Amino acid sequence: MTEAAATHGLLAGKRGLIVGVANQHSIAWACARALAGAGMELAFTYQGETMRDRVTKTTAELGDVPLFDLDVQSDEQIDAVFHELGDRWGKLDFLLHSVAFAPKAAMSNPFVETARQDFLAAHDISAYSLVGLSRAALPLMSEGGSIVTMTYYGSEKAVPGYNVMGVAKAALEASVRYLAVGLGPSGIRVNAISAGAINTLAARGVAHFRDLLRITGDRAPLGRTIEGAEVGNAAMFLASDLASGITGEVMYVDAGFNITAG
Ligand code: 0WD
Repeated sequence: MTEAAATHGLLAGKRGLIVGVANQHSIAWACARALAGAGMELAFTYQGETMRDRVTKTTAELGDVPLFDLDVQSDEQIDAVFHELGDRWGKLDFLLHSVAFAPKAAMSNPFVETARQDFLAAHDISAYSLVGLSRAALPLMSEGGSIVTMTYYGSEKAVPGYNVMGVAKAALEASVRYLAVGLGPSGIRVNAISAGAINTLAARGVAHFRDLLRITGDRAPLGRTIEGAEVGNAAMFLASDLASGITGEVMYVDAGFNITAG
């Protein structure tokens, strides 16, 4: 049986919002392809007018999908997106949060030099946004739902160059646990995928990223780095009823890198 045949219809009748597609290399796009392949109907956001064309082109293979302008630092825009989604769909089953940002200086200077405003911006965009988006999604998930975010191993170990982003990812993972507790009674599951290093736009902001990719490939039990599609498959599982007993977890999709000693 082919992979497509195996997952066909797994997510039929479900609807999901994907936040964090920048281009065809984005992890969010790999997730979207897996989710759509399993039958989920999708809507996307893009970050500002300059990104609109790129996201439109990237998502074109899925047809004429709903696209919403969203900067996650704006409460008004978050409200507007979910209001419009409510008008259009009435309900939402799935939310993918695949967004992170830290100012360049905070990713290249020694961590001790991190400026207050850069620390706050990284936490606002990369961690708080999950809380704000989950709150806005809540009324649309009246029949329950699944929320998935993307994190990285730099949350638990000091990975050279990851700096303030590692601190923000630690906050993100803790937010997953508190959201899972708060939203569990509403039948909403909240989980993170800790993805291995993948060469994307955001990854290029990490100093010495190519070295990180090489080291990851050498040290991981599977002897390689991972593909976006493998993260997509994990997102598909967490979105599906197959994961009905799983919430508040950080699931590693990293070829086993995190279990090895450096
Ligand atoms: O190795 C990697 N690439 C890993 C990425 C390993 C493990 C985790 N991750 C995480 C990232 O930290 C992030 O949370 O996966 C998530 C997605 O990252 P990505 O797919 O690697 O990167 P990218 O394709 O650049 O998508 C992230 C996007 C932004 O792209 P750019 O590069 O233009 O900043 O997040 C979006 C934006 O489209 N984004 C925002 N969206 C709305 N409002 C904002 C914002 N304020 N800031 C960034």
